[in-house]
Parts: sequence; C-alpha cells; structure tokens
Amino acid sequence: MRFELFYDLVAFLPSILAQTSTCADPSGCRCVYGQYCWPSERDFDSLSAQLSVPLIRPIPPASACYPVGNPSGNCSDVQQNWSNGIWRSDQPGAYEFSNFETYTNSANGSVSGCYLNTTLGLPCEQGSVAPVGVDARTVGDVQAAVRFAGEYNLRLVVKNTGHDLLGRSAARGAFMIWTHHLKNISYDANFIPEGGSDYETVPALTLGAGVQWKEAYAAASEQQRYIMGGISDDMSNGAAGGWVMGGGHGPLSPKYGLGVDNVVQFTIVTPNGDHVVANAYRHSDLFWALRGGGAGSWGVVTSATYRTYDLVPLVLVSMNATFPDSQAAQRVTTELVRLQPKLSDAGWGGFSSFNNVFLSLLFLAPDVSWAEVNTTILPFFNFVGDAAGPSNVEILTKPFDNFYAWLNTLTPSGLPQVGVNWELASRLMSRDMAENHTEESAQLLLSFDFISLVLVAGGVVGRADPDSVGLNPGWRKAAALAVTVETWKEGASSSVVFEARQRIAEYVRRLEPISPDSATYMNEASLYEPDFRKSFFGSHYNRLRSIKRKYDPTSTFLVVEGVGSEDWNGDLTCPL
Ligand SMILES: Cc1cc2nc3c(=O)[nH]c(=O)nc-3n(C[C@H](O)[C@H](O)[C@H](O)COP(=O)(O)OP(=O)(O)OC[C@H]3O[C@@H](n4cnc5c(N)ncnc54)[C@H](O)[C@@H]3O)c2cc1C
Ligand SMILES: *[C@@H]1O[C@H](CO)[C@@H](O)[C@H](O)[C@H]1NC(C)=O
Ligand SMILES: *[C@@H]1O[C@H](CO)[C@@H](O)[C@H](O)[C@H]1NC(C)=O
Ligand SMILES: *[C@@H]1O[C@H](CO)[C@@H](O)[C@H](O)[C@H]1NC(C)=O
Ligand SMILES: *[C@@H]1O[C@H](CO)[C@@H](O)[C@H](O)[C@H]1NC(C)=O
Ligand SMILES: *[C@@H]1O[C@H](CO)[C@@H](O)[C@H](O)[C@H]1NC(C)=O
Ligand SMILES: *[C@@H]1O[C@H](CO)[C@@H](O)[C@H](O)[C@H]1NC(C)=O
Ligand SMILES: *[C@@H]1O[C@H](CO)[C@@H](O)[C@H](O)[C@H]1NC(C)=O
Ligand SMILES: CC(=O)N[C@H]1CO[C@H](CO)[C@@H](O)[C@@H]1O
Repeated sequence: MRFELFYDLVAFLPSILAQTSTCADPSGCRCVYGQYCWPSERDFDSLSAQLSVPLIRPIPPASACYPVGNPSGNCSDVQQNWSNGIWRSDQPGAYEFSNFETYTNSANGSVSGCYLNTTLGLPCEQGSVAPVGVDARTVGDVQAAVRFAGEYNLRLVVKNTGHDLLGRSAARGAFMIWTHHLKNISYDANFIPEGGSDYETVPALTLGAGVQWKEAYAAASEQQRYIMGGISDDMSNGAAGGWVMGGGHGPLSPKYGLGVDNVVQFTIVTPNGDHVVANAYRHSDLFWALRGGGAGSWGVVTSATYRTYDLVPLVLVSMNATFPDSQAAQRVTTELVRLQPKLSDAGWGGFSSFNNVFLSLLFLAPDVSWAEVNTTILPFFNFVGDAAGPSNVEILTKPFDNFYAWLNTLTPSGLPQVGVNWELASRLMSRDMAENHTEESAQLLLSFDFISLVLVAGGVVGRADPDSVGLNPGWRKAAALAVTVETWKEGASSSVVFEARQRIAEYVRRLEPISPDSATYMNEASLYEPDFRKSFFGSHYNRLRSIKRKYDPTSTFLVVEGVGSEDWNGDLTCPL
C-alpha cells in the first residue's frame, strides 16, 4: 500500500512535517499538494472527464511578470489592472487583497508569494494560491468536485470573487472549487419558496453563486426593483457567496435588513455531494445556519434567492471636515456617535471615517423627503461648523430618484481599494455604548490612527428576531460597526508582517469596551480573535456546531475562524 509506505517514510521526518503529511495518517490530516497522497494526473483526468470545462491551474496574478517558468501572460496588462477589482475577481489565482496570495510560515518565518514589484528581487512562488481546481459551470461540476475532494481527503477551498478580508477563499496546497462562472440570474415576481404555499409569493431575484453586486444591481434595476446589497468601488464583491453567509451588509441595511434577513432560499451542494434546497420548509436547520453561520463551512452554495423591494427615492448626505485640534475632534465624534442610533432608526445608513485630524462621512437616507433630511442633519452640520470652524467643513445633501441613480454617479475614489496588503480589526459598537457611554466611546474610537464607523446596524437590523437566523445575535444590539486596518508594503519580511499582525491583535483588545458582548462582523474582522466563537457567533455557536456535525461530519469544509475550525490546526490540515 502506497500510503503505508509513505507513512513509514514520514515517521523519520520531523513531527511538524509528519503532521501535515498524508491522508492515510491515523491523525486524520488532509492531503495537500506536493504530498505523496495528492491525486495523480490520472486521477485528475478521471475527474476532468466529468466536468464541463478543463481543470484550472490557478497562479498568482503577478506571475506574468516572471517569465522564467511562467512564459504565458502579459505583464503590462497585470501592471495596469493591479488595482482593478473586477480584473482580480476574473482570475482564479488572484485575491482582492494581495497579502492573501502570500503564505507566511508561522513556524520559521519563510514567505512564499509572487510580487508585482520585480525589482524586489524575490522569486515568484505559489504562496497560498491553490494549484488546481474546478471552474464550476454546472451543479454537476460542483458535485463531482465535492465528491473528489472527499474521496481523496483533500484540503478543499471554495473561491468566489476572492474578496474575503480574512483570506478564507485562499489555502496553500488546496484543491479549489471556483464558483465565479455560476452567473445565472432570474427574477420571479411571484416566487414561492419550495415547499411553501401559493399565497406566500415574494418578488424575488435568484442569483447564481458567482454573481457579483454589479450584475445583481443591473438585473434588479432592469426589473425596477431594489435588492439589498453591498458596495465597493466597482461592485465586484460577490452577491451570493461569503457576503450573505457571513451576514451581508449594505448602506441601506438599517432600512431593509442584512443579507441574511432578505434571503428566502438557497440551493447548496452538501458535503456528501447532494444538491438540496435550504429554506424555511426544506433543511430549515441548514437554512438557519447558512444565514450568518459563515461561508465555506456547510457545502457549496449554488444559488441564493433574495426578496426585492419597490424602488424609493433617497437623499445623499456627505460631509468632509478637518479639525483644528483634538478637542474639536472629540466634540464632533461624540455627537457623531450619539447620532448613530437616531439615524439608523430613521432608516439611514452609510459610513464615517475619522481621526483627530479629519472626518469624512456619507449617508443614504431612503424614502424621506429632502426637507426632512435637512431637518435631521443640519443641526449636526452646524455643530461641526462651530467646533471645527465653518471654513473647515464641506457639506452636501442631494436627492436621487432611487438607489441606482445614486450608484451610477459613483466614481472610483482614486485610492486603491484592492491589490494592497490589508488586514482588519473590528467590533460592533453596542447601542448601549453609543447612547449611554457616548463620550467614552468617541474617545476610544479616536485613539486609533484611522477608524471607520459603518452605519449598517440599528433600524430594521436591530428590530429583527435575533434567533430567526444563525447570525451572531450581537448584531441586533449594535449601533454601528467599527473597523480599523493595518497595511504593509509588498514583499515585506515576515517580521514586518508579524509586527503588523500583533498591532491588529492589539486593536481588537483596544476596541473591546465598545462591544460588551465582544461581538463583531465575521466578514470584516481580524484573524487574531481571542475567541472567534464568541465574537463571530455569540450564543448561536453551539447550535451551529451541532448543525455542522450533522451535515459535515468529516469536516470537509473548513475555513479559518469558521464553525468547527477550533478542532483543527492553523492551516486547517490536521485535527488537533
Ligand atoms: C472591496 C471590498 C468591499 C466590501 N464591501 C462589503 C460590503 O459592502 N458589505 C459587506 O457585508 N461586506 C463587504 N465586504 C466583505 C465581503 O462581504 C467579504 O469579503 C465576503 O467574504 C466576500 O464574499 P465572496 O464570496 O465575494 O468572496 P470569496 O473571497 O471568494 O469568498 C469568501 C468566503 O466565502 C466562501 N464562499 C464563497 N462562495 C461560496 C459558495 N458558493 N459556497 C460556499 N462558500 C462560499 C469562501 O470559501 C470564503 O470562505 C467587502 C470586501 C471587499 C474586499
Ligand atoms: C499586453 O497588455 C497591454 C495592456 O493591457 C496591451 O496594450 C498589449 O497589447 C498586450 N500585449 C500582448 C502581446 O497581448
Ligand atoms: C520553512 O519551512 C518550510 C516548510 O517546512 C520549508 O519549505 C522552508 O524551506 C523553510 N524555510 C526556512 C527559511 O527555514
Ligand atoms: C520596488 O522595490 C524597490 C526595491 O525595494 C523599491 O526601491 C521601489 O520603491 C519599489 N517600487 C514600488 C513601486 O513599490
Ligand atoms: C442556468 O440556467 C440555465 C437556463 O435556465 C439552466 O439550464 C442551467 O442549469 C442553470 N445553471 C445552474 C448552474 O443553475
Ligand atoms: C437642504 O439643504 C441644502 C443646503 O445644505 C439646500 O441647498 C437645499 O435647498 C435644502 N433642501 C430643501 C428641500 O430644503
Ligand atoms: C468628501 O470627500 C469625498 C472624497 O474625496 C468626495 O467624494 C465628496 O464629494 C466630498 N464631500 C463633500 C461634501 O465635499
Ligand atoms: C441606556 O441606559 C438606560 C438607563 O440605564 C437604560 O434604560 C437603557 O436600556 C440603555 N440603553 C441601551 C441601548 O441599552
Ligand atoms: C481584463 C481587464 O480588465 N483589462 C483591462 C486592463 O487595463 C487596461 C487599461 O486600463 C484596460 O483597457 C483593460 O480592459
């Protein structure tokens, strides 16, 4: 038996290597690329025979700039499109944040990656990019891939757009299922969830797993319907993958709820390879888990169906201010924090970013008149004018016919949002802290070099039954999400990266008081949570864990800081 032979061999290697070595290993480790247990080309050929299109061999996007060993590709194309989110999402080997393409070995500090800046003199290596995968075009492709991964006990990774801010769609040496080309979109004005009754029709949009917000908005707009979704510079983030399973927020969440509050049905290939419907009537436990239990832990979602709404007008509210001193910043931030629950209760959402020197905010106020918006916000604008000096403040309120009319006016900020090395730290600021410990909360937020307060909680989000979905119930008590970021230069040594990560861990600790429940949004959070079960899932964790055991008893689907991951090592290759 080749596995036995291999096991004898590794018995002589250092235990750290043995631990990551073979699927026949009695310790139950996953098989990764380069190991003896990795499927042969013949095994892959027989998988390939079941697929719609050939297997993919993802490579890091900068590979084209390193001709040796990577003769194909166009380096100037890569250079021009490095900060283009759509271009990145179109490549199986690219991630929106390039740091997730890189693999940093935490044991010895070695770094494997491929960098755009060739003058760094570093080699181009595969990093955390999975070397082989299935470019799924049909449900059958997904089923064949899931069964293959199970049969060979492979470290499996699901990738959609590669936006994940914790790098959960990348995994070194893994086998990838790429959902990007599952692009079906259909609108049904009288959608009935499977198993539901004829009189519960919902005007709903069904999105294939690979649909991106840009496409979903275009389809909804064509039907004159609003769909509650997320935003980014180019709307390249996925609409039916990690976004919704993690929660899914957008600037109109206080008015319409989160993604998990709007999805009425999923279709999913479960870990045993079955394709099933999950909704209120079918696999309702799985449906509950898929709404906030985090992506990549339950199977491969093939579609998500969302409730849609009538289009309503909205008013854009924007302000930029610079502060003459930190007292002005403190006074203004205190008022801003106090305002959060009031605005979200009125259905407003958006974000503000600030520090001791500047404040920039953008809110959308749906379905209220321009005059009403002025009445709500002008007192705050005047307050800022008094505190900062009127000449240091720019304000704007502007009405739009509907969400898409506003969306069409968006121009890229000019600051690259992708193609950078970023990691986040975050906490949901509780409503109690915003209302009853306002000054203290403002002070804490201003202790960061830079922080964003994302107004996507409160309002309808706060009024939903916390137990109706798997999502962390802490969301329902939140006023806003506070997020800060660390960054480093391309090609940075592991010690620079480790120091940055330590600072992120420190930011998480520092943010703790604004969230008495230690709650945060798992899709915009750190990789160094002291207890991810508490901060990402709260009191829903145990129920999620038991649903995970039922549907994925062998833990085929694992992501870092995901349900059940606590039983595995950091690379999710070996059980602890
Ligand atoms: C520029 C930018 C803007 C963002 N804006 C927002 C925003 O407005 N609102 C918001 O809430 N979040 C936002 N995010 C965060 C975003 O929600 C998360 O990054 C989310 O994980 C992206 O999901 P994805 O499927 O597009 O990405 P991926 O990185 O491809 O996947 C994310 C996770 O989902 C899993 N996954 C993906 N598809 C499937 C599937 N079909 N079945 C099972 N598992 C799957 C992957 O394994 C991975 O764990 C933003 C991120 C970026 C980089
Ligand atoms: C490479 O890309 C650049 C920029 O996108 C383009 O102008 C050029 O024609 C491409 N070259 C080749 C050989 O395809
Ligand atoms: C670090 O460990 C990895 C994996 O065990 C090995 O491939 C690499 O050569 C090591 N690097 C250094 C600098 O020791
Ligand atoms: C590329 O790396 C070189 C060498 O470290 C450095 O001098 C240069 O500034 C880098 N270029 C960019 C665009 O970051
Ligand atoms: C996409 O839609 C077409 C046409 O309705 C259908 O044949 C196909 O099965 C769908 N694909 C997926 C992955 O659902
Ligand atoms: C709202 O306020 C702006 C000034 O900030 C003003 O130009 C606009 O006319 C006001 N709109 C209404 C309807 O009062
Ligand atoms: C504030 O700055 C942003 C980014 O530069 C800009 O898009 C916006 O229009 C500004 N708002 C106002 C009111 O000037
Ligand atoms: C704020 O404090 C008051 C008085 O203690 C309390 O009744 C209220 O519930 C608190 N607000 C929140 C959101 O917890
Ligand atoms: C695939 C893609 O988006 N390519 C773009 C790369 O950048 C050039 C220049 O900006 C564009 O013309 C291409 O369309």
